[in-house]
Amino acid sequence: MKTVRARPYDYMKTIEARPYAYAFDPAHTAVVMIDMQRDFLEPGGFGAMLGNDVTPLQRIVPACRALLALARAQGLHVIHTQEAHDAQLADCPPAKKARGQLACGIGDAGPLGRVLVAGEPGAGFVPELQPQSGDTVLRKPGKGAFHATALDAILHAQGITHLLIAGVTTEVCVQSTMREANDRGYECLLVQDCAASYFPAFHDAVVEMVVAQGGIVGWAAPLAAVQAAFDEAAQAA
Ligand code: C5J
Repeated sequence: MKTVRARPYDYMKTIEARPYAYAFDPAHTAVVMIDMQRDFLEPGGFGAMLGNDVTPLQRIVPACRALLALARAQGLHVIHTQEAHDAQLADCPPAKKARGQLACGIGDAGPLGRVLVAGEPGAGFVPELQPQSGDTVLRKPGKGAFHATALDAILHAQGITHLLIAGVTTEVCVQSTMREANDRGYECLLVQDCAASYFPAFHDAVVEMVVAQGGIVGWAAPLAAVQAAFDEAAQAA
């Protein structure tokens, strides 16, 4: 007998993931796109000024765009985080500003405006990944997205229990956020080809760290596996 479904999303979906299948209900799931900002992805930005090659980060933009399109098409919540400080740097600890001993560091005027300052060109999202109406944009002063932000309250208010996490950089803001979320009880999946590091070996290591020990931080899967979960759902509907 065919089951009559009131809404397709009353049912759990599964993503083929490591270390084992990730079950989620899209109505309680958000995509969290971490810090896809010009300051990290473009020459002249903060990442480049730290001496990094930005091209590994630029390479994931098409996949991130596809993930956002999928999320919006399927009605998932979309959250963009933005690492940026207020103009007075009141939310930037002196230790953070001093780190790296940069001639042009956080708050200083650089090729993309004042580095990592909200409202400056460099703090903005890359053109391909601009937030759309209905998305949530969350400014954060730290690496982890839960530190000194309302993220936990926002997720509770929206009934979100599951997070599909993407963005940059894998071993800094992505991993920090995933660990913070995991400790708060969220079920997190790293969309591994929608995340990148200036150091590809660090990216690979984080994927292994996440899934080791039975998924001690969560799950990892490629975008194709996330897409397949919805394709299967469409086929079964
Ligand atoms: C860094 C980030 N790497 N978004 N920020 O400073 O990972």
